[in-house]
Amino acid sequence: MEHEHVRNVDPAVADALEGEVDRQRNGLQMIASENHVSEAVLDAQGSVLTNKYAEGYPGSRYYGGCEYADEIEQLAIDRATELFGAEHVNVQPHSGTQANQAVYFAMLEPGDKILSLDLTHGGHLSHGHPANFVGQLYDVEQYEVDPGTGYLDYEGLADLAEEFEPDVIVSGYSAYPREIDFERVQETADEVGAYHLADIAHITGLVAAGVHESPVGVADFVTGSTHKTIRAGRGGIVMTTEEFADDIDSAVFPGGQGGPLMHNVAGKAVGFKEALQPEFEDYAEQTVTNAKALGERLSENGFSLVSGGTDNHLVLVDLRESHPETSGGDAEEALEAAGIVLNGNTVPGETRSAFDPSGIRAGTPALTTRGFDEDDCRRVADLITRVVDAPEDESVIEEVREEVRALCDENPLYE
Ligand code: DSN
Repeated sequence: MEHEHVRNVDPAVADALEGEVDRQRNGLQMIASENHVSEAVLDAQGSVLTNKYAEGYPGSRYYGGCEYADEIEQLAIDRATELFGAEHVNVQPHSGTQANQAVYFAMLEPGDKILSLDLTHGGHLSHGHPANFVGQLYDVEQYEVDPGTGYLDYEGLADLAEEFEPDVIVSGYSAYPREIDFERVQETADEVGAYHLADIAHITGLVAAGVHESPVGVADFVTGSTHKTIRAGRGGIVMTTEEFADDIDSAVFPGGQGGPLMHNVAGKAVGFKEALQPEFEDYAEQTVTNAKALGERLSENGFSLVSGGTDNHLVLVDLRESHPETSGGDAEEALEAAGIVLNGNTVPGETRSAFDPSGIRAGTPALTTRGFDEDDCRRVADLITRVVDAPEDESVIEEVREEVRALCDENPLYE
């Protein structure tokens, strides 16, 4: 990756871009929400569509010159429809948060009620955290996972819903390692007369591949990110039924956004085409197999996993018992020095803070993209263990860095 045009104009940015390519190539990218998109997706995202304004929707724009924008957006819509089986798809949200915003804006008035999972139990800022617009505009109540098992407490959610009488119940999470029973949440939503928003940002690829139960056809609204497990162009998506199609389209544009980022929409179209190929199902299955192998080996090595393991692409490690002197932030920093990039993460029953939490979250989508299998992931678990057992030992960090480098060389990226 030469970035030769950038280099001619701006060597400082070219150097940083090359640094980033090297960082991704030579390190283990284990932030559960990240992935490595294909060169085809990169190409589409770096295209001349960045120049184009295309407010409106295919066939009905507020600007001229949209024939190719129309073609590409329609391809993205058709492919997403085929992947997920939704009645209506909007591919314009700039991000998963913007997708959620569109649903709230379409269906709620300020002050209406949202019931969602607490951030420290695996929820997301855009589900109602007080620091986010959602927590400030709406009346938010939050449910939690079962403190004993780390699994979602569907009965607790139903009891809370009966008491709180929400207008929207949000399911779908950012740091929840278990299968989500969307139908069970829908039953509760039906009982209390609430809409159900299933935010599958993290598991969009697993759902598309049939590796995780789909909320499409169950929940009223399904939102997602398009660059995480599904590995398409960066951004968001909203899926709904014909009944709410116009409400959602108006809430995305002009309700919450101006011109769509057509270069990203092109990246979505290309990535969705890739996700329709049979190999994508193998990728999604291997991502889960890898996360299970990673989690099992971490457990064998003495770590405590929230819920005891995983059904999806991520594991959430609670360090408090096994490493009481090491915070998630300490572990994140030491691991990054060794070339293993993940994030410190809050855990259910958090006793530290969001800035220096008690856990770490690790995902396998990006490793799986570069060809890691379960043996590799067990090796990675052993490397994580060595670093977190001795986060201040420079020689351990140096040795692990070498082994990370070897693993990366065995599984090259962006050759
Ligand atoms: N920032 C993403 C994550 O890491 O889960 C969610 O938006």
